[in-house]
Amino acid sequence: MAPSSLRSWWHSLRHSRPLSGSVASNYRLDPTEAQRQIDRIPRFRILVMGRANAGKTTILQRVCNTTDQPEIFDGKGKKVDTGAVRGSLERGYHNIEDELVFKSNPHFVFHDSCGFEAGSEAEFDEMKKFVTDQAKAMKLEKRIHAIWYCIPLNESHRMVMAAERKFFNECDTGHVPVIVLLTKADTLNLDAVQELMRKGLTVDDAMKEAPEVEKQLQKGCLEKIRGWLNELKFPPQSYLILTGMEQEGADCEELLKCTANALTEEGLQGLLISSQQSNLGLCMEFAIMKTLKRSMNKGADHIQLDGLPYGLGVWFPFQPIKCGSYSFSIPTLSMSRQPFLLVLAEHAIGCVIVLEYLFFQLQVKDGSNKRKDLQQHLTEIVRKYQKSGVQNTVIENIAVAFKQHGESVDDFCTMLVGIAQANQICKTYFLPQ
Ligand SMILES: Nc1nc2c(ncn2[C@@H]2O[C@H](COP(=O)(O)OP(=O)(O)OP(=O)(O)O)[C@@H](O)[C@H]2O)c(=O)[nH]1
Ligand SMILES: [Mg+2]
Repeated sequence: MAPSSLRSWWHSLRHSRPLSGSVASNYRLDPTEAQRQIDRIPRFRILVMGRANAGKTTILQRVCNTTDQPEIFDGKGKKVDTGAVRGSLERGYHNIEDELVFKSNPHFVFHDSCGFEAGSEAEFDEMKKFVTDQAKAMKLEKRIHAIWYCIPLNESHRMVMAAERKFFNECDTGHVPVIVLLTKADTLNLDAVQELMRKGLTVDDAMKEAPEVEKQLQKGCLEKIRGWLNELKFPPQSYLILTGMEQEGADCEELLKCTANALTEEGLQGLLISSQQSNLGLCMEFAIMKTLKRSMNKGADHIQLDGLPYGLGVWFPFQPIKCGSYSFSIPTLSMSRQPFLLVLAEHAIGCVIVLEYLFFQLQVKDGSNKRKDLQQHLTEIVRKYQKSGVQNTVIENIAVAFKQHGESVDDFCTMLVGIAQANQICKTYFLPQ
């Protein structure tokens, strides 16, 4: 169960009416205002657990698109001087109550349960108290929303240890989902090569065949760990294999998707998806699979094209929109007049493509941006969408999808995700100047 305050926040976002034109046109993305907006938005809070060297910090860096170390704040929000603790920070020794925040994305707050495998009863109790308290925190801002428990696969002889058993036997995290991340799965490649060579293959052949065997080994580890942990009193919600996360460009899509799907409240899913900025395709996907699908399921009598862009927009990382202090309008982007599913699809996919491109436009730091407000950017992008030929392609694609899957909203929406992602303006038109 998500907190009622979050629900009402989300509710107010969905149902707030667009502001009057004069207020809208006064809005400027100046840094002080942007910071004020950020301060008002709930941040997505994740506890990352696991033994030393499991790859915890690396995952957080990938999610926040950075190679920097996080800034550290104590439980009361006071910045900890990392100069003094740098050596210990890099080795991962800091307090579980400390908040780790990356400059590149301050919408995530992380906690790191370090020294957990040491196995001391006092440390375990401290961690357990933190998890239980934070999971139930009255203040929404302090509440943990998800837990990532890392188990590295490069230590296959000690995949599940006493610490993991104790945690999943004794820690009731309530409604907070725990996702087991099987990290460093790529290291099983060497095991695969060795296994093939033992069977008589040359090194070259073994390396060629290795990826297939590696996948089997990963699957085997997953099944074994799942078998062990699912027997325990408080088993994890889901499992995910992570591979090659040490590479800077590593993709976090599956991690974010899996975490979003483990959350039971749509408000929290929205908070996660709109907090991350590493994968705008995910924002498009959730906007379509949640907001658009719901509109479609309501039926032709409840069709409301005006409110739709706003409902779709809350899945994107626009801070003023997220905290409900700013609204915007997008003209109807559908060309059909009926049936209603087609009208909705054409308008919504147009909006989603326009919103995705808006995010990139807002990142462009040139002099002209300072003079434009959000609505002006939107109006220009809508014009580009209509004139560049992207809209025509989208409408043609949707017609084909509707012919094939128009009778099933689920299948139709899945096709629409593919159409929106394939027609991103950055890909199909041009990159921002
Ligand atoms: N091969 C491989 N190496 C990884 C992966 N993820 C992280 N590493 C490496 O593992 C080492 C430890 O990663 P960290 O992210 O610092 O691990 P940690 O859990 O934060 O460690 P502590 O803070 O000491 O508890 C680093 O050298 C990473 O580059 C992965 O997916 N594959
Ligand atoms: Mg670390």
